Amino acid sequence: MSILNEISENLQKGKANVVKELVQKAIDDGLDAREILDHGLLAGMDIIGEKFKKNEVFVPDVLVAARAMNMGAALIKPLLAENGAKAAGKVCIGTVKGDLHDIGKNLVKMMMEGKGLEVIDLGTNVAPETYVKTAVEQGCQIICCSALLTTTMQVMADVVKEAEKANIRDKVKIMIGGAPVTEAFCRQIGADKYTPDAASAADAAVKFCQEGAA
Ligand code: B1M
Repeated sequence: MSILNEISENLQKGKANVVKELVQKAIDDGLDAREILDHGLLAGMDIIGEKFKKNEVFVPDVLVAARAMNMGAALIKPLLAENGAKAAGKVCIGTVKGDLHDIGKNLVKMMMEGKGLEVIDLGTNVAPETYVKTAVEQGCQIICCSALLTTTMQVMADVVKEAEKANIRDKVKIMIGGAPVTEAFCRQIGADKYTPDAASAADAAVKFCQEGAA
């Protein structure tokens, strides 16, 4: 079995320490960080997701897999940081109110930090007021919202409205993402940018900051 398959298999079993060791071994063997992330960690998480959908595994299984995912991802975080010129910019990020999924949000944060952006992590279950208050008080150029539930993605519309209410809509960009979110939904709620994955989110954030979002 390849080391990437081993990472995926052990992640599915929630064996966090084994996943950590295997990820370290993969790094030491010279495997590319993106390959470890995409074909090891995320591949395992995808399988767990499918099984969860079919009721073949349950919340505790998913939680231990998520823990293993986060531990493995922490090891490759420094390697995802790109060499060369770093972008300047400040961003706040969080998973929207009512939603506790944070793996995707953490990846987006990781990629953005890798591009040199300063990222304020508001965690999960973040109220629209909190995003806006943070953006104002900390001078963020971008508010980033993640949602994994079809029910909670609606909160993103409230973030846009809250930003309008606070008169910061011309100063702060709003970026959205997460599995159920789409480009059409982004247009519908008047957010500035939808991206399907963490890497493209980081690229878009850098572009906004370079264009002078603030
Ligand atoms: Co949840 N869950 N979950 N869950 N869970 C999903 C999302 C679900 C699709 C599973 C399913 O039924 N197939 C389903 C949602 C259905 C729906 O709304 N349509 C679901 C459900 C129903 C629930 C509960 C309601 C279950 C219950 O209690 N009955 C409950 C809700 C709790 C709550 O939030 N209030 C719940 C709970 C949980 C756990 C706590 C057990 C755990 C979360 C642990 C954690 O995050 N720390 C969990 C997990 C892990 C999942 C699945 C299996 C995996 C999600 C994940 O982390 N994927 C998921 C099934 C699936 O997606 N296949 C599922 C990996 C992650 C890297 O992907 O977050 O999409 P993702 O991020 C991607 C992109 O979307 C993008 O970048 C990342 C990749 O590069 N991205 C952005 C994300 N945010 C972005 C922001 C951006 C740009 C891109 O810009 C700002």
